Amino acid sequence: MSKYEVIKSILPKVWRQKKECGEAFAPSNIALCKYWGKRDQQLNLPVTSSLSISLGDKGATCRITEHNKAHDIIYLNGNELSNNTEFSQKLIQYLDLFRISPTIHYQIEATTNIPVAAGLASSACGYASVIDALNDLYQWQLDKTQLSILARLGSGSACRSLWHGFVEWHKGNAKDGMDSHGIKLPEKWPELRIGLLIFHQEKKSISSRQAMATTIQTSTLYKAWPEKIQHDLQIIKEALANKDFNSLGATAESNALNMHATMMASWPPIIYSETDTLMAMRKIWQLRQDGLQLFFTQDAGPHLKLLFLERSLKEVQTEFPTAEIVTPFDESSP
Ligand code: 2P0
Repeated sequence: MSKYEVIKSILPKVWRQKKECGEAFAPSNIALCKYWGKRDQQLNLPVTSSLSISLGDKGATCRITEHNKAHDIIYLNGNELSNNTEFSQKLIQYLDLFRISPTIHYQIEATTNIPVAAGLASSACGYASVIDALNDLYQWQLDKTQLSILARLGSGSACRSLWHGFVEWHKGNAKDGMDSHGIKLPEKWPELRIGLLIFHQEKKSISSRQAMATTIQTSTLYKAWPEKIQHDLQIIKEALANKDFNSLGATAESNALNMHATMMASWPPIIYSETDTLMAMRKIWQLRQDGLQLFFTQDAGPHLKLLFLERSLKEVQTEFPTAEIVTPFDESSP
């Protein structure tokens, strides 16, 4: 099934522009149990389910308007981008899926308060905010499950960025992916904190899309991954229900390390970690041995995300003064 057929089955039969401008915010999300590998590259259908926490007010805002110029105009954080960049090309191809006529073009103003393409899930909040802004522009009145399916067509992890809090992406089984979308979990954990330990702002060495494909094709360890996910998902859900932070942190950390070990066993090898990453890991393990409840997770980049509870805040800030602290359950999040 093609992306067009999926979209046709979700959008209203007849629609036209209803507003001058569509606008939406979507939070970034960090997976505690990772998505790594697709069973369908076209529709971004995953091999396994995954589970994330959204980052409160850290994410992307998208404003979208129609215009009659000959091409799309894309602004990222106030700067107009060339339409030849990888970022613009991917976004334009996504917008192509929704144009009523080829003469319609868009102006997109995307603003993010997280580094772009540095393994901080900027494409997740980016595509979730774009589809939600289109929903606002055309007043489709789609529900979040439908928006989640459409966001996935832009970037897999975007389907988890339609909600705040904990979100599970059910992998689904259907060929058309209509059962593969995010589902908000009811648990709240106001004491939970995430520290963004960003070592630099450089673009990642290999896109996660390419890295996933290479891992599936060549890593001899990949066959163990679905079983690991099934196990970790269950433990994490129990940890959320029982507010068992040690279990949550240990499982999330182990899940991330397994994902990186699996990709390191690919050929050519994929290693996102840098010297700073390994030094920070060792420091975290030492602090934990000394009694601090501190864990980490790592995505497709060298940076770490620290996982801890509010009561450890002072100590974490002393040990990692550059870490940006996120309060995922901040009531003031948009
Ligand atoms: C995740 N990552 O669960 C995993 C963990 C990175 C490491 O989802 O090809 O940008 O657009 O579906 O969603 C990053 O991959 O990839 C990602 P596509 P995506 O958050």
